[in-house]
Formats: sequence, C-alpha cells, structure tokens
Amino acid sequence: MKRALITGITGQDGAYLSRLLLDKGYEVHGIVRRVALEDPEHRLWRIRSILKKVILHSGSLESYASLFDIVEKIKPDECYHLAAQSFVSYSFEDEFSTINTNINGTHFILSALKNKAPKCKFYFAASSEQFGKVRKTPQTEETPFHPRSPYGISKVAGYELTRNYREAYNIFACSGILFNHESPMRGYEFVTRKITNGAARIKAGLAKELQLGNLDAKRDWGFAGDYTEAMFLMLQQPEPDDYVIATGETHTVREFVELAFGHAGLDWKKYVKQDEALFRPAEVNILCGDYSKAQKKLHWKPKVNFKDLVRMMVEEDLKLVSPHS
Ligand code: G4F
Repeated sequence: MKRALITGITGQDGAYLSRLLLDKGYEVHGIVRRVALEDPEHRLWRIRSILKKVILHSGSLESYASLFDIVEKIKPDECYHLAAQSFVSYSFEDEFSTINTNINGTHFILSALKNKAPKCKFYFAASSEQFGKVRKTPQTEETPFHPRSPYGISKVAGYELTRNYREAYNIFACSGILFNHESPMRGYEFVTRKITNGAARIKAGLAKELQLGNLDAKRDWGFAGDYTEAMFLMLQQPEPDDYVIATGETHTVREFVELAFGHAGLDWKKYVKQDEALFRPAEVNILCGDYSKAQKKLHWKPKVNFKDLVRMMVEEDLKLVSPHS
C-alpha cells in the first residue's frame, strides 16, 4: 500500500486530495497543528467524514524537528506540500510571518525528505500569484515571474527551492502552478466564497449588504476537485516537472458577483458596496493560464466550467443558511 503525506490536509485542497488518495487505496497521513487536534469540530470540519480513515500527526511548518520526525516515522512514497499562509491580503498585514512560514516550511520539508525519504515524490503547491504583474497573457510555465505580494514572493522562493532540490539532489520534485481554484469548501476570506456566502445570507434575510474591494480584477477560476487530480497525476509521471493548472478563461470579480447573485435571484447592484479599505496595496490585475502542457503530458483538463462552479457554490451556501439545513 502506498503512503502519502499531506501538509495542509485540513484545507480545501487537502480535503479533496485525501479523498482522492483514499479512493486509490493509499494510506493517507496528514500533518496538522496541535490546536487542530484539540478542536476538531472547528478545525477539521472539511475532513470530518474521513477522520477515521486518515492518520493525523501533530507538527508545525515552523519546526524542522517536528517535520523531520514525522517524515522519518512515515517514510512516505508521495508528499503533497499544500500548507501555507495562503491569504494574499493577510500577507500584506503580516509579511514577516507569511514569508517565514511559507519559505521555511517548504525548505524544512524538502530537507527532511532529502535526509530521511529521498525516494519520496514531492509536490509543491506553487501559485499563479507568482506571475503577479503579468508579462504575457495567457501565462505558461515559461512566463517570467513578477510577484506583487509577500505571499507571491514566498511562493516564488518555494518554487525555486523545489526546482533546486530536483536539480541538485535528484529528488522527484514537481511544482503545480495552480490558478485560483474554488469549491463549496473554500475558506470564507477568499472572494468567491465571500460572494456566494454573502448572496445566500442576503437571500435568507441574514445580511443586508456585501462589502467588496476591487471588482475589476480578473481571475482564472477553476474547481478545486479537478485541480487536486492534476496534483496526483504530476507525481505519477516518469519524470518530475512543473505544470500550469488553469481553465484558460478569465473573468472579473464583477462577473462572479453578477452570476452568483443572479443564481440566488438577487440584483447585485442593490446589495454590493465597494470599500476602498479592501483594495490591496499592489494588485494582480489579470490572471489567465495556458494549461496545454498539462493537457499534453498529464492528459488533464478541467471538467467544471465557470458557470457551473458559481452555481455549485451558491447552491451549497443557500442550503447552509436555510433554516432546515
Ligand atoms: O479570492 P482572493 O483573495 O484570491 P487571490 O488573491 O487571487 O489568491 C488566491 O488564488 C491564488 C492563486 O492565484 C492562491 F495562490 C492564493 O493562495 C489564493 O488561493 O482574491 C481574488 C481577487 C483579488 O484581485 C482581490 O483583490 O478578488 C479581489 N477582491 C475584491 N474584493 C477581493 C475582495 N478579495 C477578497 N479576498 N475579499 C474581497 O472582499
């Protein structure tokens, strides 16, 4: 039985990926903070239904010793490094902790694997935020990086560390440069969930308006369940490599709002207010990914389109706020 280790197993991607790996017969191990084990109701809700099937270890991205011990004990065949401070806005508020945790965490786990499980295949959750002030649209694996946030900078460093471990130590290390990916399990701080939850709450009479920042930003939004399949496929290839995972379509935040409120039967213009305080000090104006390399080599393509993604998220949030749910 193959053993997989997932950092960030409690997040959206960790929840989809662990289900996928369990279905494929893997023994799935996850690293979680000690506080999460003490408060499973709030912190482990996304993996509640599979809690008995996964093996959780308490550890922290800030502690090399804890990661080293876990890797030594499990000796995984595959490691999916998803954990990070992943909220771009917050990275401006606390740039030091974002940069420390994200860069050191990646470095620590790579080093622990090199020392204790050098045959383990490694996946790094790289990000389209690395393209930042884009030099070219659509973005490919060859597009130069120009990150616009401490988060983006930390992901460029993680990507370079991953490449360096591949080239210097022959580790099977891949980066998935994933564009925005969403689902009903998305955290409430990200704009898509903020919008679908906001629309559902307004519809249910629980809120009167929704405050948002920049409505003109354009993102390439896909479905997280599709994107975690791509992570798995990267580690099944004969050679390690880096791949852009995207839909190839871009939409403004305004279009997302219009569609989401429309699904809830609401006219968004009556409820959505723009708040300058929610604008970022430096914005990534447009992201649109070219996934042709993944299509050719991994035989991967997105299954859920933009409209269906918005509908899926709104419907789930309408159910969640309904009095009978
Ligand atoms: O949903 P967001 O916060 O996602 P963002 O910044 O694009 O980052 C996400 O995708 C990345 C992949 O490219 C990941 F690496 C990263 O970890 C994260 O998952 O914001 C999307 C856009 C931005 O342009 C933002 O300025 O929505 C705009 N926006 C407008 N109003 C807002 C809001 N974003 C948030 N979070 N909240 C708002 O009220």
